[in-house]
Amino acid sequence: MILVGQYNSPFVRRVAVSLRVLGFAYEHDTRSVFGDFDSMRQTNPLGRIPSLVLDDGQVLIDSAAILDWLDQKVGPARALIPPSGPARQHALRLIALATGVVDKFGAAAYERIIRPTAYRWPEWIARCRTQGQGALAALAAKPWPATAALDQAAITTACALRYVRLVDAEQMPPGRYPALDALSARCEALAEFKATYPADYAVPKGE
Ligand SMILES: N[C@@H](CCC(=O)N[C@@H](CS)C(=O)NCC(=O)O)C(=O)O
Repeated sequence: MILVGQYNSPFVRRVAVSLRVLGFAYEHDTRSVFGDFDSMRQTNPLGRIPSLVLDDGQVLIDSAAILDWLDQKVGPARALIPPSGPARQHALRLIALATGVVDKFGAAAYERIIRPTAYRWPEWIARCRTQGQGALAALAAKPWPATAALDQAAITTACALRYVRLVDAEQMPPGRYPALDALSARCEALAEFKATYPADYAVPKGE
């Protein structure tokens, strides 16, 4: 199978880490969602990443749908999200907070970095950051025990934390959320995270 999208997207990265944790081999298509827009729209009509091209040619789009497919494939005993009950609801809440962190700091980053300077809207940036901070604080209030098995809530949260530090580092200085610093350090030390480490944020810069 082929994973489409660069690892500086935390949505791509959480799929890549999950593929590796679950033992799936994949090729990596590193076309840019910005630079290769027309070509990307041939893969996903939305022109977004990630997509996962299966061996039979079927194309899965949206990281949540891809992760659901992976969990179905490995079965409930190995799935990264609990299959049912309160444990599933708890995991889905944490994942919603973590993807919300990406959505909100991502929206602020698009406004701050990609949008031409003359059109930037400071109040909107502040609002997005407030929402992102709310989700970070809620995630930081959870225990994240070091002994817990790696699951999708931890994977998605760790990918979101690296993304915040990539696009808006001042929003998460070391020490503000010690529990999240510890989770991030633990995850980034794993082979699956090292192999997908996003070193930079390659997007068009607004003038
Ligand atoms: N809900 C989607 C969100 C994916 C998403 O926002 N991808 C971003 C990269 S982080 C993207 O493709 N942005 C380009 C665009 O939307 O134009 C998912 O989970 O896959």
